[in-house]
Amino acid sequence: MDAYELISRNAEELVTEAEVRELAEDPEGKRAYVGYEPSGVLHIGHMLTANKLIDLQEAGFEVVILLADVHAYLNDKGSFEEIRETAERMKEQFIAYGLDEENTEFRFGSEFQMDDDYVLDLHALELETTLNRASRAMSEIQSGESTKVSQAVYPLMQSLDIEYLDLDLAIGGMEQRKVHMLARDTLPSIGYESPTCLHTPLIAELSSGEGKMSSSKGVTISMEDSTEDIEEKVNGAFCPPTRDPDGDLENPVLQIFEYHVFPRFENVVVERPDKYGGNLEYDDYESLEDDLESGELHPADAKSALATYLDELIAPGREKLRQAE
Ligand code: NAL
Repeated sequence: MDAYELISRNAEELVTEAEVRELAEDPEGKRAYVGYEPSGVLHIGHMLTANKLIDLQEAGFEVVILLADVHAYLNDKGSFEEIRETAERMKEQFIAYGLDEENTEFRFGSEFQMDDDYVLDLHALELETTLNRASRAMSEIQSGESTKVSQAVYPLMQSLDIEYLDLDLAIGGMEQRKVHMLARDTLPSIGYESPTCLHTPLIAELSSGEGKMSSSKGVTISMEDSTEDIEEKVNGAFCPPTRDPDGDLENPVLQIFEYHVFPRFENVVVERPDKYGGNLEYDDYESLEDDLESGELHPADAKSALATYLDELIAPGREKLRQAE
């Protein structure tokens, strides 16, 4: 796989493809970042962007993870002290999950977000941005019903961070795209460059396949889950073997195979007793999807294999959480 393929695989959107292709020509030493509101426990959404960071490290990028403590505070996620504490735990879980420790820089937002230059630049961005635009950018990020002033400042700080952390590529789930578009449009008006962005897909809610999986509602998978929890959740997952009338395959089990399992394992073995045809082995996602659609692979067997692989991915982070208790 060449650098561009590795960088762009499983991405939902590149902004823009031409810019990403240019970065891929010489990825050595380029800096990519992702930011997270610290939550203490890694869940499957964090793991999805983390998979992309692992791809980028393999391609030669340096990776910066911003533990966005001030952002979490602005988004009403608790006291500043609590947030700082959970950020420390999160750091360890990222490394346990498989990021290369030597090549991952962890930063706290509060390290630089109170500096004079930063605050003045922030006010300059405030002057360039309507309240309406700022609150639209937050529609898929904000907690609570109405946008507080703090939440309108949030996307402007996220934009500015891209500049202050000296980054070449911004990574985020699709829920971050409106913030990134705001950054692309407004940073040039205060003299900075438009950032290049890569967005990862969102996974459907596990039990219904409807809406997007999130840590705040519905069934999700986190590093706190025991092997039994994972088996139970995956067994109860929505897993239709055929496409809906629009031709879409809204199937969280398949999505997790595609975005979590195949990027991390060379090949996937679905164990089956001989009387049901014996084991199946796949070296790419598409052949697994085809077999589920044709009926060769039964959803129950797919789920049982998925639970085993997910458990393997989560086990090292779960161990870190236990040690921290
Ligand atoms: C991500 C978040 C907050 C600030 C950032 C600054 C720079 C780069 C990425 C950042 C958190 C993200 C979330 N908005 O919803 O978790």
